[in-house]
Amino acid sequence: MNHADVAVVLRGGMMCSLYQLQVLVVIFSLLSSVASRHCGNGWEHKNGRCYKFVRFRTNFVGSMYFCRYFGGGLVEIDGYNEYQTVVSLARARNFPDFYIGLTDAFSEGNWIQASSYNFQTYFSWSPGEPNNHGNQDCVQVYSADLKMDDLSCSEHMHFVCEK
Ligand SMILES: [Ca+2]
Ligand SMILES: [Ca+2]
Repeated sequence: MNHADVAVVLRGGMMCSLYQLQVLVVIFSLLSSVASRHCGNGWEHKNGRCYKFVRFRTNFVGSMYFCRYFGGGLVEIDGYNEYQTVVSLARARNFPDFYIGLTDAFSEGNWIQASSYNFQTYFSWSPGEPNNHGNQDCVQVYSADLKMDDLSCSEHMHFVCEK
């Protein structure tokens, strides 16, 4: 093998690895574009829904506003399965206590979903909750036991959006 042959082999090897790199880049960009096409950046796709775990605090109305601003709504729990999905995502990222879209502000003890106004049929209250202590009309999920608690709608909490 002379020097020219070595140069060709080296160049061939380099081209090959560059080509492999380009293939990887294309695959990754395809994968990420599929993910973002479905949910968008900062959203997580799970069981056919998109969730966004927002890491700043605001009151209940603020959380509804920001979820709308982000292109979704404050998360509404449509049943056991969705609750398990949301709390497992929360647990996986050590998410603090957070608002969900559930309120009895319109009629004490009658819990409705905050954006759709559907009556809530699934609950996973923490022991002793809801207690409406001092008039609590909004709902958080405790990070400690991943159960629901009614709290004042003026509390500033993290929150989860859905779309
Ligand atoms: Ca209440
Ligand atoms: Ca309470």
